[in-house]
Amino acid sequence: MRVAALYDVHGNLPALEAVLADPRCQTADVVVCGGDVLLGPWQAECVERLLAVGARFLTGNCERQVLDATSESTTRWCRSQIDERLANLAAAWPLSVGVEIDALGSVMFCHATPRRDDEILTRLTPDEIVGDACEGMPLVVCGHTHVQFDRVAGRTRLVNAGSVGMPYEGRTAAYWALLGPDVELVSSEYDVEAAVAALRATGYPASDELAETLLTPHSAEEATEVFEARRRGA
Ligand SMILES: [Mn+2]
Repeated sequence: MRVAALYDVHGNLPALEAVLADPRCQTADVVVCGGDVLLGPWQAECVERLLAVGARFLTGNCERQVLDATSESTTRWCRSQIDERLANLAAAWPLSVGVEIDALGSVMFCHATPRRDDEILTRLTPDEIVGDACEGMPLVVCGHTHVQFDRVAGRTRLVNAGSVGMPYEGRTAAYWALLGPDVELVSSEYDVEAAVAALRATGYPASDELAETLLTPHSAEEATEVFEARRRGA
C-alpha cells in the first residue's frame, strides 16, 4: 500500500492537476485528500477530480467554514459555488482516516490533529504538546499550516504533507507527501503564472491575496514563526 497525501488544495485546480499527473503520484494505490480542498477558486472541480481517482477525503477547518458560511464574503462566495450534493458529501467527511501502510504500520491521517480540525502543530511546537495532541499514535500525517515537516516527538512521528494549492515554502510548486514504504516529502512544478491569470477570471473574492501568495510565497521559516506565535496565543 502506497498513499499520496494531498492536503490543503484550496481549490487550486492547476496545482492539483500537476500533482495527479506526477508519475510519483501515479505510483500510489490511494489518494488521501487531507482537508481544506474547499475555500478557493475551483473547489467543485477539485473535488470532482479527486472523486474520479477514488480519493478518500478528510474534513478540514475550511470545509466547516465554507459549509457554515453566513456573512464573510469569501466563504459565502465559496458556499455559493457548491451544490447540495457536494455540500452533503463534504459534511460527511471524517476528521481522521487510519490506513495500514507497508513498512510504516498504522498511519493516522488528519487535517490538523486527530482530535481537532484547527489545532496548530509546527516543526517548533514542543514535544509534549505534539505528543498530547497525537495521543500516542505512532505516525500521524497532518497539514493545516501549509509547511512540510517530518519530526519525532516522543512516541509519535508527525509528518506535515504541506499544501498542494497554497504552500508557504518560499518556492512556487505544489507540495505533498508519499507514504509507503518510506515517507517522502515532495513537490510538483506547475505554471503558477498561468494559474494566477486563470484564477483572476473565476470571480474568487480573495484572488489578489491568493495570487500574491502563489507568486511570492512566504518562506517555511516565516510561516512557521507566525503559526507558532498564533499557537502560543501571542
Ligand atoms: Mn486548515
